Amino acid sequence: MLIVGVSSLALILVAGFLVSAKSWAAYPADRTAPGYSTYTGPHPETPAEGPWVVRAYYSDPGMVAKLAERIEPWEVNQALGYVVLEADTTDVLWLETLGLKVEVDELLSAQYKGAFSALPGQTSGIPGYPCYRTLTETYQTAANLAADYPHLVDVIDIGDSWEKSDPAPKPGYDLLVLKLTNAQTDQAKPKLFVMASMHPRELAPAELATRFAEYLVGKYDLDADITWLLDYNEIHLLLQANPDGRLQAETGLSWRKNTDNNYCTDTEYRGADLNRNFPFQWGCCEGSSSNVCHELYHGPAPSSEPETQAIQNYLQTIYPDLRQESLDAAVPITTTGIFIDLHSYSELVLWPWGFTTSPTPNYEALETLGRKLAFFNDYTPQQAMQLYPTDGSTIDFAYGELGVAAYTFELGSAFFQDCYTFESAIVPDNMPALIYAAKSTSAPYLLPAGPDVISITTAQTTTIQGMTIQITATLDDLRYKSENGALPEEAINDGEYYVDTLPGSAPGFSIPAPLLP
Ligand code: 0X9
Ligand code: ZN
Repeated sequence: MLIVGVSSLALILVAGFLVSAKSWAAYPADRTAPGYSTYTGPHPETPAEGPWVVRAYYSDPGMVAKLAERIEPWEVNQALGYVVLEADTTDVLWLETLGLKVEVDELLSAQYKGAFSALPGQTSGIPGYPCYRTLTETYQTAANLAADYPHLVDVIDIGDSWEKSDPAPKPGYDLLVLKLTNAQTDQAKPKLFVMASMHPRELAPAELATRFAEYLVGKYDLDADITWLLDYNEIHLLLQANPDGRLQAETGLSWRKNTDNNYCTDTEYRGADLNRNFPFQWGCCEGSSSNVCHELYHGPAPSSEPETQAIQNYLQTIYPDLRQESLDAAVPITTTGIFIDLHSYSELVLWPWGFTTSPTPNYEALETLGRKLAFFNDYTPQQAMQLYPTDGSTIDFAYGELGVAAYTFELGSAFFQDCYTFESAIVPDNMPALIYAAKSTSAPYLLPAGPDVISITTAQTTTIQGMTIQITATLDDLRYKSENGALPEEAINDGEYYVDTLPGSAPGFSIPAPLLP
């Protein structure tokens, strides 16, 4: 008996590519939003005060990269022409000398000052944010999934957090990856790796990754697409990429880095920014800081942090290195595997490079999948560097070092995202994007260039070998986000479908051109 189910990516065709033109959104911004007031605080003849969360309005987009060298932008609102960031009086004066107009966001300033407190009757989740499992609860979920679905879930200890690896008297944590796949099918499988909340104050990513794990195992054997996904692919999920820092963030602290006490010792500014600590182009390009107390501190050396080492080693274990050293060296379009780093916020889908405005040698293919992912969450798709420069980031490492198709998602509209938005927008918008990524994992540089298959139906739900069944499907070439550009429009002139196997592997079935509209 055969369960009839066909991946929406099972029909492939060869397509050309186009590098799309990008432009910055228009200025001026809307200055009338509630909760904002023009900055009236003291100026730094007096000692630095604050910090506050402010909006800094720019007219020259080039200003964003310049200010990102000094202050880590929380949000770059390209449409309205402002950056949200944390600034003290010294920073505010500096921003003003650059010609930016600064307004304090009083609501956000208040929110990021206070400790979290539980809602009335709240018994689980982060205090005040019951939709987000705590660190302990996330680890418990991982253990429960492994116990409940032993044939589908493996928990892999990929290394220690800084507090665990340091002789200091703190327990620290193991970094745990959930490996999801049907353990009974043991052929080589394409791998999707998703990591979350490396910046611990970004509350939503870890929960989204955990929900993704629950969704996949819960639908196995019930949903043909998901069954196919776990039979023929591996999904690797690092649910909490920075557990030491997360423990701090769960109290309400706006914690971004790891907690390494060798830097900015014994302060709330200690630690290294893990998304600046990866070895590819580490510290190269004013996309990070060498100031130990800075939010963008890149560490004293590439991969100095145990969390970076654990993630790097694991990626090097699951993905072969298919990219030559030259920055111009493309990987073959048949390369398998996808890497996704879940962050928040700003509603973006970003691809490499982050350290330079130059395109990667696989730019068109990375853009194609990026735009297709952004179709689902309706986020802005762009090369990471268009936001502001980062060096030593995860996606530049995953693609630059190994050749893996790599993306950062910036989820939602706040670090401490409210649960209503998480449940009603972030989960429903991003779950299909993650599933699309999973379906593309066997050929991320190739499959998304073809049309997507929608409304696939068959009258039979079960059948026996030798029986003829009819499958009806619609092919759609327009399921991508066209903001700031577009993908090439092409005639659909050939197609193939595959049942119960990966696209491209035998047996496949060709649909001759005359049968296609
Ligand atoms: O700065 C970061 O590490 C990411 N943003 S966050 O607010 N989550 O910290 C953005 C990384 C994307 N890369 C580039 N902008 N180059
Ligand atoms: Zn982040």
